[in-house]
Amino acid sequence: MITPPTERWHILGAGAIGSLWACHLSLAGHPTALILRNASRLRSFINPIQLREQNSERSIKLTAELANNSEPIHRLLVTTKGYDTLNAIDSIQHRLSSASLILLLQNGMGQQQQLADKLAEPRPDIAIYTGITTEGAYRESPQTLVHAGRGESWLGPINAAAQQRGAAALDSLLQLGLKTGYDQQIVQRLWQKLAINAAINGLTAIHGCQNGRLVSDPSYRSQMQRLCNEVEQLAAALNQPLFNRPLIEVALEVATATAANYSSMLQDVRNQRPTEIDTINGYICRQAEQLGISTPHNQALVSTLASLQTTASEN
Ligand code: KPL
Repeated sequence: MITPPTERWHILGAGAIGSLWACHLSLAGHPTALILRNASRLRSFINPIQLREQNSERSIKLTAELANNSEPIHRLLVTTKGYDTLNAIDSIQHRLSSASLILLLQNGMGQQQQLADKLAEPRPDIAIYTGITTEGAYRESPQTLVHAGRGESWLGPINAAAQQRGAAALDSLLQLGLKTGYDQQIVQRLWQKLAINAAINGLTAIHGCQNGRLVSDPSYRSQMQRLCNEVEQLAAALNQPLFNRPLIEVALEVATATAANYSSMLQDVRNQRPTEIDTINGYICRQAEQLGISTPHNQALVSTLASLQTTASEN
């Protein structure tokens, strides 16, 4: 039997999604290290992590290291919040070389292009990929990771170096057993996820409700409809296809399927963490402004979220 080659991965962003991929890479025999920016967090990786999935519970020893280490990074998966991408890359930039590839697996848009622009001049040879995931995972305790919902992930290239290296460079991820595909047209998938998150996340965060309430409450539903109209108007102006049916239908379907979920943005608000509003509805507003399209409902949502966060940080 031929043993497949092992590939070393580094992961920036040790939240639930980063840890989930770290566990699966380790289980597949790929040496994997989570990169931490803070020495005090290293201690929480001394003990193995319990990965609880549908029919199994496994104990996995994850390796963690500090960003300021000097070991070269060849394959980097970034699962930080979108707004933290450039800072996160700055912390390890000294470890990148022309052999490196970077894969961003995050919510929101804007950060992918910002990273491509930032590296275009000094490092055009670094392959940059991006992707979306609907895997559902959360930490039940510091030592227990629950893979609550089996979703799917899509990965694809965002610069010329990644187009050239293609799917083969991501083979180790594509063959992990998590449902993962490669799509050259990844931007359309990013837009689809952005549009769904723009319709659901901010509203649930300001109303403090589960996703299902957006479907059952007529007033929340019309707010969602108005957000969807603006997103669709922008997408049409950009010639960016979304779905082959109205966005509101898809968003209502997702909110129904995840009715009992507290969206990631509501969780951020409740835990007094910065939210992703700026890379979701904020991105929609900035793009629209450049085209002279007005997006008052998305704008109002961004402002309400901003004031919620200011209040939280003052308390
Ligand atoms: O992606 C999500 C999120 O919470 O970030 C949805 C689809 C809204 C599920 O909660």
